[in-house]
Amino acid sequence: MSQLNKYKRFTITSALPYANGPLHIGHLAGAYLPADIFVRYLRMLKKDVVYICGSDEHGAAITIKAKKEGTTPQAIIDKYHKQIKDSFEEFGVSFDIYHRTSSAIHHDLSQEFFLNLYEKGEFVEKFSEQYYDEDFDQFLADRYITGTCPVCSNDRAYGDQCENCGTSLNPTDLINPVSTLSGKAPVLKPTKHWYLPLDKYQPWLEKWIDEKEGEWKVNVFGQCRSWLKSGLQPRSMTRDLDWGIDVPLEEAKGKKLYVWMDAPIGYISATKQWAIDNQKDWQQYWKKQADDADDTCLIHFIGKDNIVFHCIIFPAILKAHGDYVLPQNVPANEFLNLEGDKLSTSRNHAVWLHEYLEEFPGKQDELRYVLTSILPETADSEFTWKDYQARVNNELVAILGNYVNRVMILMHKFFDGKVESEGGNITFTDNELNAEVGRYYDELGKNLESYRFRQALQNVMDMARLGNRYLTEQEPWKSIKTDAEAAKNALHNSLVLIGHLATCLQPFLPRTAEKIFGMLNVAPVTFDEEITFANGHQLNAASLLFEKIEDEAIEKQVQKLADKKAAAAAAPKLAPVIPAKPNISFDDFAGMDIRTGTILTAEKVAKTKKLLKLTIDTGIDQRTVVSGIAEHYEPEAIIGQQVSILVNLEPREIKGIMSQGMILMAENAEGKLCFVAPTGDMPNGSVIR
Ligand code: B3M
Ligand code: ZN
Repeated sequence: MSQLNKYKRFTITSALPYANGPLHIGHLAGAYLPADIFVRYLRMLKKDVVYICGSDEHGAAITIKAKKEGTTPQAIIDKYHKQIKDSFEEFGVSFDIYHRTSSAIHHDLSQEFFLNLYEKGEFVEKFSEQYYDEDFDQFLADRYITGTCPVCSNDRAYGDQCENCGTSLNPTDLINPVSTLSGKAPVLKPTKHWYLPLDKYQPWLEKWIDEKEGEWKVNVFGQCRSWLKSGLQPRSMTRDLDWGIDVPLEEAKGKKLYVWMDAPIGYISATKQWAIDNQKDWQQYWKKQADDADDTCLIHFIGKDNIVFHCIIFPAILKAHGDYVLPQNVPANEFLNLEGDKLSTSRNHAVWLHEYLEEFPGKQDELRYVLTSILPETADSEFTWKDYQARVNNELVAILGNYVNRVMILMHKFFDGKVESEGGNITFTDNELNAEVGRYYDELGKNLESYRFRQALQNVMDMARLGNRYLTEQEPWKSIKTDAEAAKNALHNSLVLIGHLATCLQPFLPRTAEKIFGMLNVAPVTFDEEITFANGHQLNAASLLFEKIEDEAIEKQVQKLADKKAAAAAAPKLAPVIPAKPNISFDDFAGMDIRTGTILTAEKVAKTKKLLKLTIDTGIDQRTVVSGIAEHYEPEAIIGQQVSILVNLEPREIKGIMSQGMILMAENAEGKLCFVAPTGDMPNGSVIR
């Protein structure tokens, strides 16, 4: 068939979901369902295809989630990798492998890529000022900084991207940046990183992308052009993070690869693993095979927020490496909304796949059908439970299910479910029917190959509509009384049509197709095969393909979303907590001499903003302590305040004053301070331990 025929094999990828939360219907509609339909179609054309996915287990998405759940990044990825993998499997996304980027094979390959580029001198090494959280003693990578987007004023933009307007950002572009660790404004500090000079690749990228005009979706092509137009900047491929793949350089100890460097390489490492498991040659699926440059077709299915990474950065990395094929197409989808609002993990405004599978057991195809019907292919679209109900009841039940059921019931009623045809295998005897079905096949192929899955599904449904119309016109339930041959003929034509319907349904509704093949008592066929109903062929019993969705079930779902929304709005914002320090020995602790004391005098230290000079009655003596609390307390207000003081801290000169000891303060993650003092009546000099 057309375009696809020039390729010997296909490498199809779906975006690797971050293993930091469960899947929802927005994910499915973005990168998984369209890819799965496409892959199933390719397999039906008997193409050599590998369908790759896996969990993206690095980056701040993971560490931030770990912090939120009060656990380790490893625990997070183990939990969500399993959950995501299981839901995909039960839903029926037909990956050839669902891998993970925490695997050794992936770490090795990512480091190999980095070193390959490094040794060729592809990186530019730069010291730059990067945001640093002083409380947490750490540099803040992309997602650890939020602030106001300079383009659209969204005040929740991230250091690498504004999810509201899609602009790709650098942390220093943000207005009023805030560290997500301490909630405070970060400071700038110099650090060394390895940059991919995207500016150097700009002319090459422009040429390559220009060739895609008309072939790539307008939204994808348009986004690429606008990035190129604004001029590409070097992008750092390393990060100051403590979770991820080590930068394989001695001088980069403690630094990790940028998650968007390693994640797309995950497609390749997953293919490697699949090849090992299946005795294949992974290189055939990724590298140019000698003279014939066009023999491997690489296609990335993604959501629109990932376009720049798949159309600009990853191709530049592949190009820099040299041996690899480039994506033939990147059919990115727009976003799916839910009940008039953006899908949101943090606000729990989502239909979670694992919950759907539990609450609607056996109804995978119903969800596939509804989502395929509303895929955000060219613009954002919307899922509502009412629409779900309407499509299932008015289309799946009333058109598709009803048609198949009517024919099956009549075949059993009039002919005991037996095909009787002295002339051999039955085929279409109605030319019009034959021609029209042929047209639907053509349309279907064209639409699938142009990533118009909504339209393609309509082609199949139109085939079912045609069947219903034909049956209504023929009225075999009437003709059976006057002209049994005519009734038989009409039902045989209908059986052939149902065979085609089942064939074409396979990429979209695989379970339904299987059920129909089962009722017809035939083996599944591909696009270039035809089902044969020979003389004497016995059909199996009819069973309903779909059942009506009752109002109750829908109301329950709508209520559930409303409850979640209310709960999210009412939930107190969890205060961030400063993480625990490493353990110390008891002796370390016992070595500290902490006493109760009272502030006798307090005054500002000249020419400083933060410091107060205090005199403390420690019970042992009266001494001077310099304390950094001037921004929190007026000196006059704290005279007589009881405090805890570490008395055996080595004396230190601060601004020319000898400070003897340290006042203990409680401090929250936002930097609010308060004194720590005994709650009962305790004389100065009491020991705290
Ligand atoms: N995990 C981002 C996302 O889920 C990222 C995709 C990686 S694809 C290589 O939006
Ligand atoms: Zn913005």
